[in-house]
Amino acid sequence: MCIIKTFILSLSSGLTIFFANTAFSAENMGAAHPWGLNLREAFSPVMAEMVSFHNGLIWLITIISLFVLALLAVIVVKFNTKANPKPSRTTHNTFLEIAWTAIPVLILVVMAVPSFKLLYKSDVIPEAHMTVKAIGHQWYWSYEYPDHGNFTYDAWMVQEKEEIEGENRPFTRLLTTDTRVVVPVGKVIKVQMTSSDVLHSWAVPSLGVKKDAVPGRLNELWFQADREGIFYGQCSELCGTNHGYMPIEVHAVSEEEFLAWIEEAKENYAKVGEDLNLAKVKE
Ligand SMILES: [Cu+2]
Repeated sequence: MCIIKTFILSLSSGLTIFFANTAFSAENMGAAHPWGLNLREAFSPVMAEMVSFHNGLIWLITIISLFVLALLAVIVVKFNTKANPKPSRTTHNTFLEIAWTAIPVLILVVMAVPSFKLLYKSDVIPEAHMTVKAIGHQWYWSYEYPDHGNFTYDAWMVQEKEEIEGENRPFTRLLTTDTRVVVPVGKVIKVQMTSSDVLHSWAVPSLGVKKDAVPGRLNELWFQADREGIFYGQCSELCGTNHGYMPIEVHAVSEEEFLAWIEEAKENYAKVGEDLNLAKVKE
């Protein structure tokens, strides 16, 4: 079993490295890859904890399943009509009944403690370095950077590789967007999300974040990218025909690169609330 898993994992990572762009190797891409198994690779402390909690639960589930399977096997072999023609009429056994009530309760309590700890960790936002606002639209995201000049821009899915030609980033089908969300690596980023029309959901699996964007409400989450790289996400709330075509592309870069991008973005993008006067732009 273990050999098969190792074989498939090495095959899949081999394929990813083969197909990946040279500048962005598989190690710094928060994307699903061909033949990939298990959860997306963790890029944030919360996701890393989610992965280890998940792995722990897998062991627990496996042990419980094997135990139940063993009990069933014993019953099938030992108590079938042939082996046991005269069944016992015993009912009730106080010790057994207490045990099979108390043990599952204890198992649930053991599972609940780390689960709640993790839930609070992802829910309570530590002091944030900066805020990004994501607004869901049918069918694209728009972003605002209130702490860095309050500029805003839209992010649409890129359909063809040629559209991002010349840019130093890979084209990932259905996941690449024309503009990116750029954040500094290692810093706590608060993301607020809302929607201009229907329910959407801002989700980036490798950062361990997912929260609904609700019209008229402001939800928020946080993440801290622990490595530089690209993390992809998708709208995760059925929001209409093009629900599957409003991806999210987050880049975690060094502080210098981030500040350079901010300067560029301030030049290129409009300010929130500013009336875009085309005649003025032409001048
Ligand atoms: Cu959506």
